[in-house]
Parts: sequence; C-alpha cells; structure tokens
Amino acid sequence: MRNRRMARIAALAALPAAVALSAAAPALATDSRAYQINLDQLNDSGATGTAMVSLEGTKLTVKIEAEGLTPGAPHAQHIHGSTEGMDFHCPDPSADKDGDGIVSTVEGLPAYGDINISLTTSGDTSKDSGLAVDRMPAADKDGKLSYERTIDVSQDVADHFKDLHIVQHGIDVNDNGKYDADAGKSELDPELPLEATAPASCGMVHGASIGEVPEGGVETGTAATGGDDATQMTALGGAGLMAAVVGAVVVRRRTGER
Ligand SMILES: [Cu+2]
Repeated sequence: MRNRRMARIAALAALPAAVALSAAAPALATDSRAYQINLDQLNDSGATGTAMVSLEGTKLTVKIEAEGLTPGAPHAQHIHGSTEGMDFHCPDPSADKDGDGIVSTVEGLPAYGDINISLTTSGDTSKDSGLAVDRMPAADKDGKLSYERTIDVSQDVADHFKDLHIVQHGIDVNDNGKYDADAGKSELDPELPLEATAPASCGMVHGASIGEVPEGGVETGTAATGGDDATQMTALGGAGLMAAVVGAVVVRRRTGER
C-alpha cells in the first residue's frame, strides 16, 4: 500500500519534468528549419512560384516550382541579400531609375542586394556563377521550371537566412517566347540581352520558420502547392504555434519509438 502511494507520488513528481523536457527539446533541436517563400512577379513578367527552403545545420535544400517564365530558356536564379543586418528586400517599380519600364538587375541591386548564392544546377554556387546560364535551370516549353539542390552554406547564411531572398531572372518583354535584344543589352554582360538577366520574380522569407522538420517530413507537410496564397500566408502567420505543435509531436513520436 505504502509502496503504491510512493510510486504514485514519484510519478506525479516526474510529470512536470517530463512536460518541461518536451517543451525544451524542440528548442534544442532548432538546427533544422524550413521556410516557404512565395515568388512574386517583377517587371510584369507573369512569373510566379514557390520556393521551399530547409536548413539542416549548414545544409541548405532549395526546391523551386515556378511558372510563367520565358519558355525553353535558362533562368539565372540567386539568393540575394546580406547576412550582416542590412535591410534588403524585393524591389518595387520605383527602382526603375532610367524609366524604361524595366527594373534591370543593376537597378534592382540597391534594393535586393548582391548575389549571396547562385542557385546553379551543378558545380560552383558562389557569386562568381551568377551568370553561368549553362548551369542554370531552364523553363520547359510551357514556361514551367522545377529546381532542387542541396548546398553547403556558411554558418552566417544559416544564421541569417531570414534576411535573404530569392530572385529568378529572365523576362520576355515583347512576348515573342525567347530572349532577344529588342529591349537592349544586359548591363552585366553585353553578350546577353537585357531580357536574359532582368529579374522576373522575387520572394522574401515571411514570418517565422515552419518549425522543426521531422525526418523526411518536408515533402509530406508542404508539397500541397497550388493552394491560394492567402491560405498559405495565414498558415505561415501561425507558424509560432505550429512550430510548438510540430515540435511536441516529434518529441512524442521519438520517445514512443524508443
Ligand atoms: Cu539574382
């Protein structure tokens, strides 16, 4: 009788500790984060997309599904911005300093900052590969583009990912289905038409991260693209709460498996 009572007391005493542990565990595991970035059109490009970004320590996985891009053409894409607390953001039309109706890459730079990572399909991902169009993904004949790559990034990038944003380049001003020099040359590389390098879409990280990513769980939780933006934004707005819920579920599942 006495032993049973002691056991019950011991169990009750352990309860707050268990609760505290499950609350603290997700915070200790914040090494892995995921973000959804909505890519909005720039320069009336009609290009939109969604980027799912996850970080496991300094391993950055970027998945992009975009549409409305110049068909059959390569699209340079970069992570722009600074990890040093500068306030960079996607440019608005007022960035068009020469008034030609297009925010060129150079005109956009003061707003979105320099290239931090080049989202190439293979090889180097530094700023040096910013215009490596032969290693940039191409849109298909319908103007759709899928991209996925895992890149080792610096601790700075991992720590300040929320200050960065994704820009896809390549527009079709005269709607003839390809890049040409009608709208002028690129001020970055005179060999390239302005259409090939002008920004087509840009997206910033909004709100908090989606929370700790369960092993192999990013796809299942977030692959349902095509939902309307408002719903997705609301979901992200509640990310703090969601992070807590996801974290608790992960902890429970892990302890349950052991
Ligand atoms: Cu760029």
